[in-house]
Amino acid sequence: HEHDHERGLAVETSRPEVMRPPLFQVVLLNDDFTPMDFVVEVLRGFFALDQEQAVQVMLHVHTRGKGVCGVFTREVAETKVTQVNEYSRSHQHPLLCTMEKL
Ligand code: TYC
Repeated sequence: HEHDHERGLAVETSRPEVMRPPLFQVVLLNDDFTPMDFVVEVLRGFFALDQEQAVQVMLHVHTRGKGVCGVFTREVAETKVTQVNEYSRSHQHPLLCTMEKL
């Protein structure tokens, strides 16, 4: 620090404003066919929810039509959506995952 000072560099003297990135909700949609257990496994596997949280979110989606799995920056949200939809299709389930800007 003292060497920085000798070279004329002011260090740790300001707190520049930083921009926060836009956030996106990743949303799961209800359907009549995907098994409840599969949805719970998706919520545990892709969104790191524990069993209780996963069952709560799954039942919310089942009764209300849609529900939030998590909130992420754009690239993370896009990756989750793609991975969940590819995983569901690979298991022949119609489960749909989308994202919404907060
Ligand atoms: N409605 C489905 C059923 O009765 C369960 C389900 C829950 C499906 C959540 C999709 O995102 C979903 N088997």
